[in-house]
Amino acid sequence: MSAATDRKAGTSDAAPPHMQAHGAMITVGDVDNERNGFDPTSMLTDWDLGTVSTLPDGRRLRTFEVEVEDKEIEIAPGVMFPAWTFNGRVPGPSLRAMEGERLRIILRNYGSHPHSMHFHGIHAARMDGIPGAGVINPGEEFVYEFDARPFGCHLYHCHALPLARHIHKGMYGLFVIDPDPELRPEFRDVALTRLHGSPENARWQELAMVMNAFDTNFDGENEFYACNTIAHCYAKKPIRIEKSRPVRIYLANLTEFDPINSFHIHGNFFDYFDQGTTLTPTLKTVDLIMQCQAQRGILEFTFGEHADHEPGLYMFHAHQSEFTELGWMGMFDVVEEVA
Ligand SMILES: [Cu+2]
Repeated sequence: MSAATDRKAGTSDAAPPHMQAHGAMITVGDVDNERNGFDPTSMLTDWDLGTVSTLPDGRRLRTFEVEVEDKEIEIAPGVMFPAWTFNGRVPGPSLRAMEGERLRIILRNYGSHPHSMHFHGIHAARMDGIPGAGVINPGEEFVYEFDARPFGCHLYHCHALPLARHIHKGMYGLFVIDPDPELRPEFRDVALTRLHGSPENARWQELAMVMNAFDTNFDGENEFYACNTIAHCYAKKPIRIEKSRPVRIYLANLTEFDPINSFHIHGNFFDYFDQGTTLTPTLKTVDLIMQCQAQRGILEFTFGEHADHEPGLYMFHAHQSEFTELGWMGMFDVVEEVA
């Protein structure tokens, strides 16, 4: 047997499992999702649609209830972080509504500090969630009310001071407003695909992702980075994607202390809708976008259109290598069909 054959056989036998391709540069062990009370895999799709009723004038009213709670959460195996949470989770619930609805958000503060919900959207000054307009003390309640507009991929966060502290403690979440297809006949078909609950929307594989990070030793710099809080969660448990169906990611950056974050996909390109407020892409055919804090947008791609896309694991991550190695890296598990 020649040396060449030997090496070849040896390489084949010792072929590393997929995760060792980047070495063992991920966290060791597992986070206790049950103790945390939230699971990053469920968070991808567990939209909070609130409760819907009809106002006297016939308009639709959508009501959300949100509670603030101090809570220790495990952000990497064995690493606890003293978070301030909306509804016991970080990120907070992914609120979703339709353009034109009246929205009512009831906030109750069971935490130990004053807090608020500041929505990125169109609303009155007194509904802004800043000091003097909707920041509430422990034990208090506030009701924010405004119309759902403009449609897009937005966010909310606490706007109590100091702002950096309240944001980095975990007080933020997605706030998605679906377009009303009847209001924009020229783009009706596209708008229908964005409308949660429509048959056109059901074809899409939609994912809610918030890029965040944690300063575990309170030195004003982050020790852990993630998509949806838990370092390397989607590297250990890849996100299953059906090859024949399109994917839409609602992505927001709530990283504190670092000026930007980014999203990069392997083996594919996507269309990007900055802030989600348009129905035609603001960037076409890119494989990397950057977001400053509170910037957000919609990514659309499919693995089904390209002959080279065999089923398998396709990586996605921040393209700041430091962030990648400190937790912000995951995998799409592209399959022919989800069983
Ligand atoms: Cu706060």
